[in-house]
Amino acid sequence: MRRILLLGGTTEAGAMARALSEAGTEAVFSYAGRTENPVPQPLPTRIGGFGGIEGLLLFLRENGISHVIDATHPFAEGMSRNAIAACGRAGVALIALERPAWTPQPGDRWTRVADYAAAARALPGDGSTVFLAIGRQNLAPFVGLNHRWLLRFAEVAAHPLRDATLIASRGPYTVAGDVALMQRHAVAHVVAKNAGGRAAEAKLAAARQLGLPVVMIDRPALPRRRSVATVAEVMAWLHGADRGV
Ligand code: 3Y8
Ligand code: NAP
Repeated sequence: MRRILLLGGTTEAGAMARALSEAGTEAVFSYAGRTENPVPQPLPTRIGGFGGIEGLLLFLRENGISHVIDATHPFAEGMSRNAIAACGRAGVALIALERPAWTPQPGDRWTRVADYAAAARALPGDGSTVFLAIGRQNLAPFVGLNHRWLLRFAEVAAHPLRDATLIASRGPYTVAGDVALMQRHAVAHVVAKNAGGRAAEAKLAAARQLGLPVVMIDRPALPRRRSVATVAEVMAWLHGADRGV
């Protein structure tokens, strides 16, 4: 009997939830509870952390979970590491639904960096306006730099930066919308996380159109795990897993 835990928080997780719901599969959707009113899902939904690896292990056992689908954002490193550890110890099947990383297109002016601190060091400190489109959890490295900031969070929230304009918008975003936003604020640089997917790539196309440099933060490295890029591949895996292959 399959009982699935779907670790969500991305557009693809929403598509995965719809496929599982339509297939009548026994599944529960999980949000971390980072936002006040997350997009509702067509599956029974739990909200909040599990309590580390031990808490997730307990959840798997108490709920008879047979399969975990990790459809979290590629920068949700802690959740993905915990899922690998807990599923390994519990002998529960795990698959990641992971969209491919963005790659530079002709006309792009990317500087790839390994992390947030390197992204801060890559900025010129010339008083220009930077579109810091990386959310609100990792802004510390940018405090004190000589820039004006354009911030975009999922929801209005406090942040440590002075001289900043905050846009609260859940996405998905459009190229025209991001071009207008960057022109309105005279943006000179864009900082982005390599989220992949379609919902947040508008800012990259907008930067390309405006000829703006982009500081692109690479994804954190994760331990090896089974990973596919489409909902169909996850459904095939679930079906195949039934035959014990
Ligand atoms: C709580 C669920 C959907 C899913 C929408 C996707 C697209 C918009 C791209 C920019 C980049 C950013 C941010 C972003 C994207 C989608 C997707 C995606 C980036 C929601 C959501 C939750 C979150 C958490 C939130 C973080 C923040 C990051 C904003 C819902 C809307 C910047 C990541 O404490 C916090 O405020 C944390 C906020 C983690 C990163 C950060 O560090 O601030 N996402 N985003 C999920 C949960 O509780 O489990 O509220 O409905 C989901 C989405 N975020 O169904 O339409 O599929 O990736 N989200 C980044 O990529 O840099 C915006 O502005 O261009
Ligand atoms: P994270 O740093 O990887 O995880 C920190 C802790 O948050 C985890 O150890 C876990 O707490 C809890 N957690 C994370 N995702 C969870 C989920 N789906 N269900 C239940 N608990 C979860 O997480 P994050 O980067 O802050 O991301 C949080 C959520 O936002 C995820 O759903 C992710 O998909 C979504 N999101 C993140 C980003 C991003 O840029 N990071 C972008 C878009 C969407 P316990 O240890 O207590 O279990």
